[in-house]
Amino acid sequence: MKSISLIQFLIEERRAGHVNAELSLLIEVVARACKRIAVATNKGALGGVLGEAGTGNIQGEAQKKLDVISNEILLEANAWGGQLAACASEEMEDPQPIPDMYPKGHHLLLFDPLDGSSNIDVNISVGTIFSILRCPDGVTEPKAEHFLQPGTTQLAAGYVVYGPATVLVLTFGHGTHEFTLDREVGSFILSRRDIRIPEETAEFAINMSNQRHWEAPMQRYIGELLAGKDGPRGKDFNMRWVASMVADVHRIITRGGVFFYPLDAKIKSKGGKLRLMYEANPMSFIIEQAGGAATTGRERIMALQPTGLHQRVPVFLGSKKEVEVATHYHVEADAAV
Ligand code: FBP
Repeated sequence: MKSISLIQFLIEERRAGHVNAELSLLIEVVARACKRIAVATNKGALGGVLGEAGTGNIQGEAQKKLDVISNEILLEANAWGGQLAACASEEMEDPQPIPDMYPKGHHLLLFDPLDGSSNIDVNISVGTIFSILRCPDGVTEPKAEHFLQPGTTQLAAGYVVYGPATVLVLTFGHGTHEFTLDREVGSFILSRRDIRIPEETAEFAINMSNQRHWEAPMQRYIGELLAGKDGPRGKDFNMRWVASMVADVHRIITRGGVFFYPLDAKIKSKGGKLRLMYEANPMSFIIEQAGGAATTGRERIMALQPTGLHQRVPVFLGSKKEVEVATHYHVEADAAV
């Protein structure tokens, strides 16, 4: 297969009318910033980038040095590009305006600069997740409320996994595509076009240590998977949990599967563990464009009207059949109350 670089792919998609010039330039700027984050993560202990930063983020979590480094790389790279009106980071309380000395654009960028940070120091895959929205017309100083748009209004979404290979997975509403970083050339090269996730799967991902805190429908659903071929589902299921959402989702994008971070008694007051704007919405767009499904266990994630920049939600995503079964058990249980 002739190698197609990300830039070439975006030019072809522009000619096809699938993406406009400003949006494709913004995607290139984000991808370039992620190449710099890949270099930093690859250095590990030799780069002095492991361990705690000694600071906390808006979520009240201790920040890792690489959380802060990745956040700064993305902010700096996107400040001068000219495609953005403002950006928002999982690591920062408020949106970041574009410095007055730089031209402003028509887009809003949201990002989780380093997802899976609990895995950084143990050399397990981590990643960057991003989502791009249109800045409402006439808004020159975007505030948090201007970012609170349903996932269905996303213009583009993507993630980069910093693993054995550095891989970018991207959608702008015309399928989901994968690019692998060619370190020699320094370019992302198209490695899979128009990815389709199998509707059926025998592989699930969930943090089983939270089982005792789950709601009854989740207990029932996972109980049936664990019962295997002798149980009501009549087949055996295997389990995986990397505890880096990007890595767990990339496995699903690669070979199918289903991922859950359900509501449980421990996190009920927060509404969930994962963030709607930085994690759930972009991953839902990518998964749906690859033929999968994504719900909160009760409703389609991308149809939610966001109420806060750092809002958390339950996440069920992946192979359509299993997301539908697990969601049905929750809706059915609610209806029986
Ligand atoms: P951050 O690292 O961005 O805070 O993301 C949260 C996360 O690490 C997800 O990547 C992952 O799916 C989940 O939390 C792991 O949760 P747990 O530690 O409960 O297994």
